[in-house]
Amino acid sequence: MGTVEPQVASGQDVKMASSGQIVANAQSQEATDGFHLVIDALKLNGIDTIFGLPGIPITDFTRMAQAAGLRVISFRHEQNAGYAASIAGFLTQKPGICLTVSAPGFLNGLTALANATTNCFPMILISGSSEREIVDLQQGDYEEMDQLAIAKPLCKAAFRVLHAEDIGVGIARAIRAAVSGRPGGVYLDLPAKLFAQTMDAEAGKKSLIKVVDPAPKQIPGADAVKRAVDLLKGAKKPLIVLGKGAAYAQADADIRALVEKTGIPYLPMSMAKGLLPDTHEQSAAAARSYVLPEADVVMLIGARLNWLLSHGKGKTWGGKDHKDWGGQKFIQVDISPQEADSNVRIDAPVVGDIGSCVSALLASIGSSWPKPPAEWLTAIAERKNKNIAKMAETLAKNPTPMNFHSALNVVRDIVKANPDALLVNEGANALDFTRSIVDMYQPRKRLDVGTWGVMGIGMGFAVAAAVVSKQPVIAIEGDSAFGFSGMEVETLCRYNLPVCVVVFNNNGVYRGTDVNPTGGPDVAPTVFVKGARYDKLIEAFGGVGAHATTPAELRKAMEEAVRSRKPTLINAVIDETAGTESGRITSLNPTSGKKK
Ligand SMILES: Cc1ncc(C[n+]2csc(CCOP(=O)(O)OP(=O)(O)O)c2C)c(N)n1
Ligand SMILES: [Mg+2]
Repeated sequence: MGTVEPQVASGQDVKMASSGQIVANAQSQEATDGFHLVIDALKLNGIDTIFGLPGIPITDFTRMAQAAGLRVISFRHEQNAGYAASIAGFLTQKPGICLTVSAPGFLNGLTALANATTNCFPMILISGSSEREIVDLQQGDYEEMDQLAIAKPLCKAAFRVLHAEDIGVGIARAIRAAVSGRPGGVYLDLPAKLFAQTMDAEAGKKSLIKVVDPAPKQIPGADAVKRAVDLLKGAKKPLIVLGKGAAYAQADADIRALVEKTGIPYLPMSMAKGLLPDTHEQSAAAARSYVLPEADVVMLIGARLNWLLSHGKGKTWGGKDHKDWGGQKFIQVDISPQEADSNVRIDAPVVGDIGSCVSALLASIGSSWPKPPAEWLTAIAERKNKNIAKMAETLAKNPTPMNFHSALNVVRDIVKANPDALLVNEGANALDFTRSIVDMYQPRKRLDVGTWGVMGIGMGFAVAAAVVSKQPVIAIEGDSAFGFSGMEVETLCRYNLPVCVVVFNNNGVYRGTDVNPTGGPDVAPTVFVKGARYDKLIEAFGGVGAHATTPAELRKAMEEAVRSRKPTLINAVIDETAGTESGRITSLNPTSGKKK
């Protein structure tokens, strides 16, 4: 975080204290107010960007923040501003700030705050709120709502500041709560009256806190590290799983060194792709369904055993039924001591921040670690090569209309040629196929629907990715997924961001082929207007629209978008019969037990 040294304001009384220090007279002539104290507190802590949407009581705040040199990115809906803030937090390890108005604006931002907490992204939702005494007596104020109470169960911490002199503490507490330990979402409630409060400028300055060491290192115990290394040493079929916590940690070189020095095959979770290039010979991603049930010792690094890893049990892991444990032993490297045993027994928990844990593990394995048994590596390589060859065949086909594979073959090439670009991805089939087909080459380049599989992150993530990284952004969007945040294409154009949105248009949710069983005039619930031209949407705001019906057209449009850095939306027409229900998680749909 940046440093701003406290300075003595000009035009105020200064005297020498008996200690010889210069101290300001307790009553300088200048005054400050709640608006400026919040801005100064954020700047003092290295915050340089606010994602938000203006209105009572924070409109002037957005103006003053911009005037004070903060970048204020205004959105068309708070949820998108919230998603932007959360992913900015993930990318920078600083809390992303989302600013909203009261009640409805706050609620719009709240989904993103809850999503940030679930995904361990550091974020602070700052919402203006209305008169405390009217809210508390439920007398019907403008946008009346007890926001603090509503936010509390959905975030890691929630605070309210009532007095200008407490703003420094309020911001400091919010920052610490967001980034320390397991990062998450924090709510900060700032009532309208607070912004207008004035206080002596010098006293105000002194009340601010520059947070020292906001995310302190947590060093794992030596015994825990030894227990883990001993377990790994005895493994015949070891496997490493890298989660998005490992990506967040920014311990890229050590993580790569640990994987390479041990020679252990690894699986990257979706947002950990690129920590090591997906083309790395130790990647077992193309043999996932073989390595999970076969492995005997699994080391999870910043990956939780939630539904995305089938809770560490069941058929995915070689168990007989969905609750049956496959018999693997687990090492879990995680910042939270409560994570272990959440689903299955963890034989060797290593608790600490990922950077400290990985460096301790590295030191402990030394330089003469024996590679895993050759049979294990050969068996994986065989499956992997077979699956990769099969995929290459599918990708090479050129069906009409274009399908997910032929379109993603293009995206895969474009990402390969532009490894600095960030890839945002949401949808069902549009998500699953992209994740498995498009290789990533650098850490923290793939941003997607995360733990909840939430639709709507697309344009918020794309805006923040471009703003924070200054790199080109490619957003691969299902047509349904895109609709959740589609109006933000205006935001892309307004800030002239180098974002290339590709809408995989298959006329609906999962597919465009469902029919209304009654034969009535309404289309089926999963079907959209057929042949829609999403590209026209961005043209309304001066962006570049393109319509692609073949891989060649898609390639040309994507190459041009990345080269020109102009906000672009490509409507990629995809065979409406090509998708499957819910993509790869069809089995999570409940089916009635009722006999027909
Ligand atoms: C907020 C939210 N609402 C609804 C869903 C359910 N859902 C999952 S994927 C999806 C859309 C899938 O369609 P599309 O984005 O067009 O992808 P496709 O499979 O057609 O490529 C929906 C609505 C969700 N995950 N999140
Ligand atoms: Mg679709």
